[in-house]
Amino acid sequence: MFLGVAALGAVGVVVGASVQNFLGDVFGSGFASLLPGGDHFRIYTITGAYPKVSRDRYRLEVSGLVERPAMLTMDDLEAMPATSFVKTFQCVTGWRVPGVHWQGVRLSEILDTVGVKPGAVALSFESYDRSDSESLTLEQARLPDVIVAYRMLGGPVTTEHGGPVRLYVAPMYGYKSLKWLSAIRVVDQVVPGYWEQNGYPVNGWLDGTTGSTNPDPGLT
Ligand SMILES: Nc1nc2c(c(=O)[nH]1)N[C@H]1C(S)=C(S)[C@@H](COP(=O)(O)O)O[C@H]1N2
Ligand SMILES: [Mo]
Repeated sequence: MFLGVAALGAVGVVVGASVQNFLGDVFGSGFASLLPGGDHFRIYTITGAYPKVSRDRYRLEVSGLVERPAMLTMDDLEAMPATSFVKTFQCVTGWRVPGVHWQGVRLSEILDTVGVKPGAVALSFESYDRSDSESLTLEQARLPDVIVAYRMLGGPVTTEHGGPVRLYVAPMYGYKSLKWLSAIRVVDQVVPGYWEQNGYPVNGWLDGTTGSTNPDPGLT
């Protein structure tokens, strides 16, 4: 089944979910699914495809209101200070996966590397799938558990999970964690992304959090 982006309204998201649950069952989700009571990831893709970008060819473009626009390679990202933590991943539709290990570079680290110009207010994110998009305010982007992730579930981020590099916005619902991250643009206003245009809140704070970080409370 393939649904074009234009065809994917709110109904498309629901129809897609059953396919995605099936794909999640096929691909499995790694260690988290083996934990007692642990749920497992559903693999989501709004295009029906999984963009394949090799480690060698991967580039993360950082542009817009920055002093030093950059095309970051995997080596560049891995040379930057790494951060890692264990958090509960939660989709707004109700499924969640506790105890997920993540590793990557803080978005704040990348912003400091390129230098944010005055007048910058928000970030826009683009995907190699050419369809998904996301946004964060600068303030949200600088939270310590908002990262550009290259490891997940104890290994490199797999293609179906958005590898080689995806966003992980720990304090917010899963739709903010854009997969197959291709570009970060520093901009002067918040531009709502794909899921927001389909009805999800622009500020996707997890229930029970104060709008700061994900304390990994278990989210019972
Ligand atoms: N490019 C892209 N990123 C995406 C999505 C998507 O469909 N395409 N789905 C989002 C949603 S709604 C969720 S819950 C998570 C799911 O991550 P997973 O596919 O690794 O389980 O990815 C988010 N990032
Ligand atoms: Mo989601």
